Amino acid sequence: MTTRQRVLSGIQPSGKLTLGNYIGAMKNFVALQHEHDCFYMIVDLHAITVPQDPAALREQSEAVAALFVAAGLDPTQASIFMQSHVPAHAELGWLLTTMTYMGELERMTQFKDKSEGKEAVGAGLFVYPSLMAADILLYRSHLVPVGDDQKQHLELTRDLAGRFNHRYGETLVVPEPFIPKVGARIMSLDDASKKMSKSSPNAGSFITLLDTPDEIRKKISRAKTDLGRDVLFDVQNKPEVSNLMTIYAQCSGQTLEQIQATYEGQGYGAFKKDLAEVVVQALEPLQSKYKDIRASGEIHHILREGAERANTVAEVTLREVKEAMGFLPRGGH
Ligand code: AQP
Repeated sequence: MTTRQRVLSGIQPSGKLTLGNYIGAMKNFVALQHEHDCFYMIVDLHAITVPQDPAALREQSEAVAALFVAAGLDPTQASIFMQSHVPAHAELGWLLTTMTYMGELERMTQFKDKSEGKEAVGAGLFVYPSLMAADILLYRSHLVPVGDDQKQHLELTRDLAGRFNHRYGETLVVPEPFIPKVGARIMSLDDASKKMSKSSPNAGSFITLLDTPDEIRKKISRAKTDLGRDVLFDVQNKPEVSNLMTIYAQCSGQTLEQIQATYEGQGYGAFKKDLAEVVVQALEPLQSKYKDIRASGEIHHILREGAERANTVAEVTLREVKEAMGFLPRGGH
């Protein structure tokens, strides 16, 4: 029997969710929900660290919440909520920002990637990791299911929890990352040196969970492949094909060895054609459930209930953190 632990994770409504978000994070959200006490949020406060169109932000937020449910999250098991519906996130975010060193934030690769070449970079993008630490620490989470790209942010969260406990006494739980063994970093279809990202300007570089079968077929047929024609898993020498094989494995449940054996001597053409059908079939049930959930309007009720449960837990931690730091309690003597 596994011990019941607290689990927290989130996804930004900064675009349409991709296969990378699904394979790297959401699959584990679903896998953990029955054995643990899970909180999954749509991190809208993080999304605005880069400019967002208000109408698009509203639509994407609702879409991500509906995709959580369509992917298999059960709102009676896991609390699903909007980050901005729990004010404690912003407040603890500020408290932790005051304890985060500039040097720590300057080392973050996500900040470097997202600010590169931009003239005006918002301060929110810089302090994003302190807010993410607050998200996790508010729930005294033990496990954080994330893709590989979030490892560095999670390390900082662990450091901040340790720093807080050292300065103010044992208050926060130091969390552990929960990263999939295969598929922790799905790469772009046009460049296997970059991760697949929902906010990429090139829509051909990612597959969204709501792409139509024809869009999926077109994107996979145009996906970059390596020199040669053998379908071999070799990340060093065949990064593009290895990435496509990982997607195949994750969408079909087959092992990389099985896939390699199936396509021996067949070349990339047959492999890519089948891969497109594997992805289409894997997404079909999710897409049909998504349509039903959006049409039912039940998402607002799910988010309200989720936020109530989240607020109850988050407010206790915030109160204890503030007391430990020396803030005068409201109405205190
Ligand atoms: N390519 C990926 N492979 C595996 N996991 C991934 N994740 C993101 N991309 C991949 C995981 O998905 C979760 C949600 O990520 P996020 O929305 O908080 O932000 P992100 O990591 O920056 O994801 P994107 O898609 O690249 O968003 P944008 O383009 O807005 O920055 C995380 O657990 C992440 O690891």
